Amino acid sequence: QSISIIGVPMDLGQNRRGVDMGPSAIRYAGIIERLENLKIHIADLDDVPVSRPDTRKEVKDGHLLNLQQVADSNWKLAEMVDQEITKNRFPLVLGGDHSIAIGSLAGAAKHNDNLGVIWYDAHGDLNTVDTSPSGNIHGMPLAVSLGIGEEKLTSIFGYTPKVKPENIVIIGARSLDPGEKELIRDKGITVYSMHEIDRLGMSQVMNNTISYLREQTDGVHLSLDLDGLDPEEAPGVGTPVIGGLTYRESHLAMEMLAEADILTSAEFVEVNPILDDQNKTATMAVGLMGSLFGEKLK
Ligand code: DIR
Ligand code: MN
Ligand code: MN
Ligand code: MN
Repeated sequence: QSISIIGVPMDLGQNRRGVDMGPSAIRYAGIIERLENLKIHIADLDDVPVSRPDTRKEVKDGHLLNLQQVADSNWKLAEMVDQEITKNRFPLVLGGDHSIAIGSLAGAAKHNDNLGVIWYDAHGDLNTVDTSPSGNIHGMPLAVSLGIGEEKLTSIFGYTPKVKPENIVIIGARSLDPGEKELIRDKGITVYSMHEIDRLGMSQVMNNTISYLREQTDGVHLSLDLDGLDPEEAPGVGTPVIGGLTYRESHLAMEMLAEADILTSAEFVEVNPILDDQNKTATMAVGLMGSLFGEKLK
C-alpha cells in the first residue's frame, strides 16, 4: 500500500483563524512516522496553495465568503487527488476547513460511477447558498458534491454531480440546520445521528454502513471532521458541539473500516491548533489515522 499525503491549509470556508495550520499540526503530531511504522510507503506531497490569511481581503460574493479562492484551491486539490489515484496511490488529505471536501470528492469521484461517502461529522454540511445561516462554504461541501448550490462550486473539475444521495452515510450528526434536514428527507440520505449511535452502538452502525456501502458502491471516501468527536476529546475545532462521538467509538469505527478494506481515499479536517489544548486534536487525528490504516492488524 502507498499513501500520498496532501495538506490543504484552508481557512477560507469559515471565519475563525488558525484552521489553516491544521496540516502543520498533524504533521507535527507525527503522522508520517506513525504510518511508516505500519510499513506503508508514504509520500508527503506538501500543501496545495491557498492564499495567505494575513495578506488577503475578506470578500463576500453575494452570500458566500471567499467564493473564488475556495473554488481555485479546490480545483487544484481535485487535480492532485485525481493524479494520485491514477498512480494507484491512496490520497490522504489533511485540512484545513471542510470546504476542501469539494476538491477531494471531485478528484476521487472521477474514478468511480458510484463513489460512496462516509461523512463523520457533528454537522451535515448540506447547506446551499439559500439555506446557509452563515455564508460559510465549510457548511456546504456535501450539498455541492450532490450538485446542489453555487455553480462555481458544483462545476469544479468540469463535471457534476460527484456523488449520489443513496451512496452517502452521515455518522455523528447532532447539529443540522432546517434546510439540511429538508434536503436529507427529500434525498433520502442515510444519517446515523447521535440518537442512532446511542441506540444501536457504534459497532452496529459501522456494520450497517460497511455492508450497505460494500453492496452499493465501487469505492468509498471517508471525510472525517474532527468536530464529530466530543469537544472534551477534540477541543481544537472551530464549531464544537457538545454530546459527540468518543475516542473509543471513533477508534472502533476506524478499526472496522481497516478490517473491511473498503476505503479508496480519506480526509481529516477542521483541526485548529490555535483553539486546541497542547495539540491534542491533531494527536487524536494521528491516532485515528493509525487505526484507519491497520495498526490493530499489523
Ligand atoms: C453550520 C456549521 N451548519 C453552517 N457547519 C459546520 O455554517 O452551515 N460544519 N461547522 O462542519
Ligand atoms: Mn499556513
Ligand atoms: Mn464538516
Ligand atoms: Mn462539523
